[in-house]
Amino acid sequence: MTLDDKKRLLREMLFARRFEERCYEAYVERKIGGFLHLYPGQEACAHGVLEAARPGHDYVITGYRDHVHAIKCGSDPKAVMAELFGKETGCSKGRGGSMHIFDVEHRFMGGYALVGGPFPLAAGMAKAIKLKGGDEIAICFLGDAANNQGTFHEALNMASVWQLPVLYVTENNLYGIGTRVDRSTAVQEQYKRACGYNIPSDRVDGQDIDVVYEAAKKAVDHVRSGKGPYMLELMTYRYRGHSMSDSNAYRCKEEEKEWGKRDPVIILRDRLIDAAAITEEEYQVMDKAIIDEIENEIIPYCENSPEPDVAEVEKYVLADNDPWVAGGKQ
Ligand SMILES: Cc1ncc(C[n+]2csc(CCOP(=O)(O)OP(=O)(O)O)c2C)c(N)n1
Ligand SMILES: [Mg+2]
Repeated sequence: MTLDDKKRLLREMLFARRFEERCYEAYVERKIGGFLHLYPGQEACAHGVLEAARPGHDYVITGYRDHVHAIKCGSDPKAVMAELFGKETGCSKGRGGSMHIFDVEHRFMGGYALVGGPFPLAAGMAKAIKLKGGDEIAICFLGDAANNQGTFHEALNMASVWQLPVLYVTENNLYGIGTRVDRSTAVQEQYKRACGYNIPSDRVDGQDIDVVYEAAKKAVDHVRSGKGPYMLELMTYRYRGHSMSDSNAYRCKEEEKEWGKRDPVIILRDRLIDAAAITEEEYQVMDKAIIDEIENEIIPYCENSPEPDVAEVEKYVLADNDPWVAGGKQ
C-alpha cells in the first residue's frame, strides 16, 4: 500500500467510525428502530481484508454488524443509513433494517441475523463462481461465537472437499453478546480449527490495518489462485455493547481501557503523522468534513425520504409467488 492508499483508508475508517456513532445517536433519537449492532473498534478488519480483495467484484457476506462492510464494498452510505431509518430509499427498500443491508450491484450479499447462516451461503457462492469459471472469490466475515455453530464445520468441510474459492474471516472480538469466548469455546485459537478441514489459516492483530492487509493479501492470493479456501482470524474488540439493547455490564473497565489504547483509527493516524503523510491539523479537518457530510447530507436525505407504502408491504416477499407455500397466490 502506498501512503496515498493509507490516507484514503484513514478517511474511510474514520468515516465508518463517525457513521456508526451517528447511528447510535439516531437510535437514541428514535429515528432508527429495531436491532442495531455497531462496529466501532473493528474498522481495520473490514477495511484491511477488503482492501486486499476486490470490493464490488468479489462476493461479500456477513452477519448483522454489517453497515461498514457494505459501504466498503461500494454501497452508498445514504442508502445504508436510509435502510436503518426504514425508508423506501434504503438499500433494502426500508423493509430490512440494520441487519439486512443488501446490495447486489456491489456484490454485498447481505447482512444476516441468523448467527452462522452465512457460512454455507458463502460456500454456495464460491461453488457458483467455480462452476461459472470466474476469477471472483467469496468472502465471509463472522464472529468468534458464530464459529461454534454447526454450519461453520459443515461449510468448511465442503469448501475444502470441493476446493472452493472462499475466504472465511473470523472477527474475534472476544465476546458473543455477553459471553466471553473462553467460557463458550473449547479452542481459543480459533484459526487452528481450520486445520481439522485441511484449510490453511492464520491469526493476526485485527487492530492494525497494515497487519490485516498483509495477512489478507496472502489469504486472498491463495484463494484467488485456485488453491482452495483459507481462514483468517482477526483479534479485535468492539467498543460498544453487543447491540443497542445491551448495557455492556459484563466487561471490566481495565479490559476496555487496554483495547482502547489500540484503536485502529488512531494507530493508522499516528503512523501517517510519523511518516509526515498527514498533520494533526489535516486530520482534524478531515474529521470535521466527515461529520459535516453525515450531518448535512446523509441525515437530511434519510429524514426527507418517504416511508414505504403500506399497500406495498408484500411487494418483495418472494414466498407470495411460491405455489408450495400455503396461501401462495399462484
Ligand atoms: C442461529 C442464532 N442463534 C442465536 C442467535 C442470537 N445471537 C445473536 S448475536 C449472537 C452472538 C454472536 O457473536 P459473534 O459471532 O461473536 O459476533 P459479534 O456479535 O461478536 O460480532 C447470538 C448468540 C442468533 N441471532 N441466531
Ligand atoms: Mg464476537
